[in-house]
Amino acid sequence: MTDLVTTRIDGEIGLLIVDSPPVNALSHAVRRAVLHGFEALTADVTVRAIVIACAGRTFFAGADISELGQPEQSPGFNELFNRIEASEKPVVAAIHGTALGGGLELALACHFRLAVPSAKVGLPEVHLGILPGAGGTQRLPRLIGIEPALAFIIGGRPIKAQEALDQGILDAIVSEEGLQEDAIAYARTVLSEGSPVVATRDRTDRLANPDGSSLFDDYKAKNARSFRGFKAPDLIVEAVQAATELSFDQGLARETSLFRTLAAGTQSAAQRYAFFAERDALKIPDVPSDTPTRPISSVGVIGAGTMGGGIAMCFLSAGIPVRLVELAQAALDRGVAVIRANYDASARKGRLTTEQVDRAMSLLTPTLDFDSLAEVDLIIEAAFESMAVKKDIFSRLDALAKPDAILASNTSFLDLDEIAAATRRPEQVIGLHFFSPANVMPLLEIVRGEKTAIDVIATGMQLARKIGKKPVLSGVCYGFIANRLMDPRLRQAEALTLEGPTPSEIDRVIRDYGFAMGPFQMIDLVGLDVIDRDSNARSLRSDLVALDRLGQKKNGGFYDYDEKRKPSPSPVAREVIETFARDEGIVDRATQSDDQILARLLYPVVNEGAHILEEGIALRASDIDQAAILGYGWPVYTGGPMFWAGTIGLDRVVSGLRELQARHGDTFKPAKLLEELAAKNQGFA
Ligand code: 3H9
Repeated sequence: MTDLVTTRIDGEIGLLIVDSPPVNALSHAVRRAVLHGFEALTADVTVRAIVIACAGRTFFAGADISELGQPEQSPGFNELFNRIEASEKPVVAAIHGTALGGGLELALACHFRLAVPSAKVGLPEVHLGILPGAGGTQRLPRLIGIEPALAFIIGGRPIKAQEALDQGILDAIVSEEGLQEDAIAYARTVLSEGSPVVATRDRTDRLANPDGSSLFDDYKAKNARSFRGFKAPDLIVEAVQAATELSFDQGLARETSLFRTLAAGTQSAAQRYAFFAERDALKIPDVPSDTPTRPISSVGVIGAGTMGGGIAMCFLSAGIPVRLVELAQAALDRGVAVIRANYDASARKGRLTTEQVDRAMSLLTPTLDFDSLAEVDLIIEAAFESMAVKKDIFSRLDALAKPDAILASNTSFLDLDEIAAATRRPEQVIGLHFFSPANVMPLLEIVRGEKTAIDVIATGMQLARKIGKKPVLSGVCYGFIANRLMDPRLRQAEALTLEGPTPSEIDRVIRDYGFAMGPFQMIDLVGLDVIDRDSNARSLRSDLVALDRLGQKKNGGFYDYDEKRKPSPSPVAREVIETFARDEGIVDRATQSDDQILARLLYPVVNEGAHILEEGIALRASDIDQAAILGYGWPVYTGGPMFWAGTIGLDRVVSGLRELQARHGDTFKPAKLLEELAAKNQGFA
C-alpha cells in the first residue's frame, strides 16, 4: 500500500505488515500508514479478523524518540490505538524482536497478543524521563493488576515472552519461525470458536484496590530513594492511580496530561539526548562500522588487584577465558579469592545461578607464568600506575605475544603513546580504561594512541559491547576524558573547603544536584592514599594521610566513620583543614550559597570539557557527557555537564568562570570554544 505498510488477505484474515527500518519506530508517517492500512482492511467485507505484524528485526520499538517533545501530529497515538481497540473485527498483534513503549501500547490495544519465544516486551519510557503516553498506564493495570503494572512501568526493564505470558501480557507464544502463519491460524481459531473479543479498556477485574490511595503513597515512599531526583516515577504512580479512580477515557486524558508535562521538561530532553548519545558514541568517522575486527577468544590480564580482578570478571562473565597473571602466589590467591567472593555475593543476591558462577570460575586460569600470555588474543595490563613498570611490561609483551595479539593498558593517567613506544608494534597497542569497580561500572574508555590501527579500535569498540560495557573513544591526554573532566571538581572541592564551606556542606550540594555522593565521600571511599599518589606536593589529602587517615578503610578521612561505615563530620579533619588554610594565608573563611558552591565545582568541569573538545580528545560533546554519566554517575537527567551547561546557558557559565578567574586566577579562564559558543548563543550540541 505504501513503502511503510503492506496489507495482504489470507482467506478471512487481513494481515497488516509495517516495514520502517531500522526498528519500526511509530513516527508520524508510520502511524498515518498504519491507520490507512487498518481502515482499508476494516472496510474490506471479506476480512473478519486482522493481524498486525512488523517486518525486519523487530516489532515496533515505540514512538520515534526524535519526535518526542514536539507537538503530536495527526493521527495521534491514542487516536490510532483507540481505533484499533474499537474494531469489531478481532485484532491480533504478532510480536517478534522487542515490543517497546508505544509498540507494546499498540499491542495492548489489540484484542490478542502473540509473540515468538525470543521476543521481549517492555515499557522503557521511564529511562527517557517520560511515562507511557499512549494508554500504557491505563491498559496494563487492567491486564495484569496494579502492583505488577507499577513495577513493570517504573522498572522499565523489558521482559522475556514467557514471563510476559505468565503475567498475562501475552495470550500465547507461537513458533519462532512461523509467526505470521501462526498469528493467522490463531485469528482463525478466534473466529471459528467465537472467542469473546474483550477490549482491554473494558476490563476491570484486575483493578480492585482495597488500599485506596495509600497503596500509591506507600509505593512512592518505599521507592523514594531510587526515585530521588527523577520526575517521571512519581508521575507514573499518579497515572496508574488514575486508572483505578477514573473512567478509562478520563484516565487516558490524565495520562496524556502527565505525559506532556514530562515530555516538555528538561529531564526528558536530557534523557532522550543521552539515548542518542550512547548510540552516537559508537560512531567513529574514520572507523567505518564494517571495519573488520580481530577475533578475541582468550584474554590475559596482568595484575590481580582490584582493577585486574574486576576486569577479569567482565570477560569471565561474558564466557571468554582469562589468564590472570601475578608476580607472587599470595597476591594471585588473594585476587582469585576476591573474584570468587564477588561472584558468590551475586549468587546470594539471586543475580547469578551457582551454575553461572561455576562456569565463570572454570574459565579462569590464575598463573605466575608470564610467558603463558603468548597464547592469548588480547592482553590487558592492569599493573601499578608507573610508567617504568608499564614500559617494562609492554616490552616483555612485545617479545612474547602472538603477532596479531592486541596489547592493552588500563592506565588511568599515563601517556599511552609512550607505553606503546616500548613495543615494536604500537599499532596494536590500545587503552582499555575501566572504571572501578570494573565488573560493575558501565563505562569503558577506548583510548586511541597516535598509531593505534583502525581494526584494533573497531575490535575494542565491539569487545566493549560484548562484555556489556558502553564504550567512549578518547584520545591520549592526562586522565583521558572522564578523569580529566572530573579532576577540577575534586580540586575545587578541596580549595573551597579551605575557604569556609565544610566537606559535608559541599557534598550535600553535589548530592542535591543529583550525584549519589559528594567529592569528599568519594575520596574517603576510594582512599586518600590512592588518589594522586604520584604527587609529592603538600595537599589537604597528604596532611590527612600523614595522620594515617586513609578514608573509610582506615581511621576515616574527611569524615569519621562508625562501625557501620556511617559518616559524621570529623573534628580532626576540620583541624587539618583550618591549619592548612592558615598556612596558605586564607583567613577570610565564610559560608557560601549552594549556587556558589555548585558553580565553583561544576563550571570548571564544563570548561575542562570544552578544552577536551577543542583539543580533539573527544569526538563530540555527547561523548564527554556519556563519560561523565557512565563513569562518574553524573545524573543522567541533567544530560551530563555539556548538555547541562546548554540548559542553564553557556553565557552564564562563562560569566561565572570570569568572576572566579578574577578572584582566584587563570585556572578558571574560560576555554576559547566555550566563549565562542556562548557569544553565538549556542550549546555544545
Ligand atoms: C514511547 O514509545 C512513548 C510512548 O509511550 C508515548 C507516545 C505519546 N526512535 O539501539 P540500536 C534508532 S518512547 C527513534 O542501535 P539495537 C537508534 O538511534 C520510546 N530511533 O539497535 C539507532 O539509530 P542509529 C520507547 C530509534 O538492535 C537505530 O535505531 N521505546 C528508536 O541495539 C538502531 O538502534 C524505547 O525506548 C526509537 N524508538 O536495539 C526503545 N529506537 O543506527 C528504544 C532505536 O542511527 N530503542 N532507534 O544510531 C531500543 O531500546 C533499541 O533501539 C532496540 C534495538 C532494543 C529497539
